[in-house]
Amino acid sequence: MYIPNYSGHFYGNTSFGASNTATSILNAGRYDTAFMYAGINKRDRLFEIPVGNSNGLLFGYQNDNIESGYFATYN
Ligand SMILES: [Ca+2]
Repeated sequence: MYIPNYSGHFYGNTSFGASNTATSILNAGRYDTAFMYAGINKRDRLFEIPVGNSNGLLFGYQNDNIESGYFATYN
């Protein structure tokens, strides 16, 4: 799974856009580490998050800055 541009994506069952708005994250996948980026198309990596892990409060440069994301399979 990869999302090269969060623009046009919305949080589940809302009309709230996903680009540059995340303040927390959960990797609910089954196998792969996920990589989050500040820009579209994997530009400017912010952090990685192993499967099953979460961060309830992104801070600083990570907060409200994610624009693309990839699981390790596609990284
Ligand atoms: Ca950004």
